[in-house]
Order: sequence, then structure tokens, then C-alpha cells
Amino acid sequence: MKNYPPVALIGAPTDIGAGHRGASMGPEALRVAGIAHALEERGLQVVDRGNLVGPMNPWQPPKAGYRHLDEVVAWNRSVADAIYRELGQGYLPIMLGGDHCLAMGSIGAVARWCTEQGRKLRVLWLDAHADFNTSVITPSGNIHGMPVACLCGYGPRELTELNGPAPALRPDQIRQIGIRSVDPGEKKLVRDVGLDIYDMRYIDEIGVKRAMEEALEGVDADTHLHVSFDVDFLDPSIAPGVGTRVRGGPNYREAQLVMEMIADTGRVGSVDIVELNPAFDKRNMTAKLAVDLVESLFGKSTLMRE
Ligand code: B3U
Ligand code: MN
Ligand code: MN
Repeated sequence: MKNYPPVALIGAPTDIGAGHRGASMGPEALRVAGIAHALEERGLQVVDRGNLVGPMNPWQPPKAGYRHLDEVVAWNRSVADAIYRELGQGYLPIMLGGDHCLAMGSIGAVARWCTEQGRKLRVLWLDAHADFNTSVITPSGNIHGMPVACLCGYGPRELTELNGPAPALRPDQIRQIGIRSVDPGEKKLVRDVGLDIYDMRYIDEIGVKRAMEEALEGVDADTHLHVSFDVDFLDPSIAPGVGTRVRGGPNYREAQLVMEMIADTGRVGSVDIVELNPAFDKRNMTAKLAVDLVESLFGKSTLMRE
């Protein structure tokens, strides 16, 4: 097995950027599903740092195209500081969300750290959604639909400059996988910026294996891989515990293969697990599945390739 650095689990219990309440219960559901123990079984050293704190969800309508912008900024500052600190101390941070708006903080911190270290960064964005909305084109004002746009410099300065000068990421550092729900204005924008999207249509046509080979092309010993795992990436028949269920996602074996092929690179350096919503789940089955897949992300199913 590859020698991974020690893992730090960081809970960010908020649904501040989402359209449904409940993702705030995600960190605890992942703990109850045994995430720390599962990683320890993989031979990893694990510390659970507990939960970050931040503002309550005021549950207000959008203002100027954003819902809860101030609170989203506060949570992301806290996430960015925590992730940057862990990386600096040699840990592999796993952020337990929380909704996907928190990836601005986590990935922003990872990007800053990679730049300082002179390392290449590749972000694998596993999601049903492109999360590339702006205040002008968003159908909802929910900021969990905007983090990729903000990371690429499209968004309010409070968010695009969270970790220093914008943009935190260039579109060519991102590969999106599993996408099947993109809003009309968002479609135009992702095309204009040239985002590399492996949508479900493409995966149906060429299969997970080839799609992942393409998404991982160019990853080398010098690459830091960040996996941003939105649980709604999975087909809702196996993962009902999310706020926005979009049918037609990867099934169990396809999702495992995605994780296994990422694991084979041995380059995973940071992870987000987001959008798990226990209020919609059945007996914590989605949390257990997320843990199962994270085990594969760290090489559980690898028999022949050690
Ligand atoms: N694209 C829609 C819906 C959405 C995005 N991310 C999630 N849902 N989880 C929006 O509101 O931006
Ligand atoms: Mn998402
Ligand atoms: Mn999503």
C-alpha cells in the first residue's frame, strides 16, 4: 500500500449554501458510519479534529443573487484556515461537509499551498452538478451552486479572493465527472471557460474506465490530487441522502471504479465529502456508502496492483 501522510478529519457542519436544510448533520453521520475506523483499517493514521464553528443558517431569501453571502464567507474562512494549517503540518485533510459551498475554502487553501510548494494541482470534481453559477445566472441564489465559478474567479471578491489573489484555480486544473444537471446560463459559461466535463452522456458512451484515464491523464509524481466528492454524484437509488437528487448517476460498481482508479495514482492529497444530508437518508445508508467509497479512494479494493 502507498504510504499516505496522516489523515486529519475536519467537520464543517453547515447547510449555509444549500437549498435544503440538513447537510449540517453530514459530519456526524460520516462519523457514525465509521469513517475514522475505516481509514485506520486501511493502515492510515487518523486524527479527528472535531467540528469547526460558524454562523447559524438564518434561512433568508437571496439578496442581489446570493443567499447568505456573509455567512458563506465566514464558514469558508474558517475552512480555508483549517485546511491550510493541516497541509502545513503534513496532514492529508478530509473535510466532512457540509454543503459544497465549503469547497471554495478547502480548495482555495489547497491551491495556495500547492503554489507555495511548487506542486501541480489537479481537482477532480465528482458531482451531478457543474456548480458554475454566478449571481446573475443562478436559478436559486444558493451558493453551493457556485463554488467552481468562484474558484475560477467568477464571483464576489469576498469569495474569489478568500486565499489571496483570484483566481485560485485555472479551468485546466479541474476535471468534472458525473455531471448531469447544468442550468442554461451555466451551460454557456462552462463552455466559454472551456471546463473539462466528463458528463454522464460521455461516460455512457465511452465507459468509466476510459473517462477516468482521460481525467487522470498527466497526473504525475509531482501532482497533488484534490477529490471534491459531492455525494449527489451517485445515483439516488443507491444514495438517497442528499438534498438534490438527480437520477442517472453512476451505480455502485461504476462509482467504485472511479475511486479505485483515483487510488491507483497514489496522489490523493486532500478530499471533501459534501452534500450528505441525513434528513433525506435511510438508516444512514448514504453515509455508509460514502465511507465505503472513501475506503476505495485509499486503495481498499486494490488486489493486484500493490
Ligand atoms: N444548479 C442548481 C442546483 C444545484 C447546484 N448544486 C446543487 N444543486 N447541489 C443551483 O441552484 O445552482
Ligand atoms: Mn456540488
Ligand atoms: Mn451536486
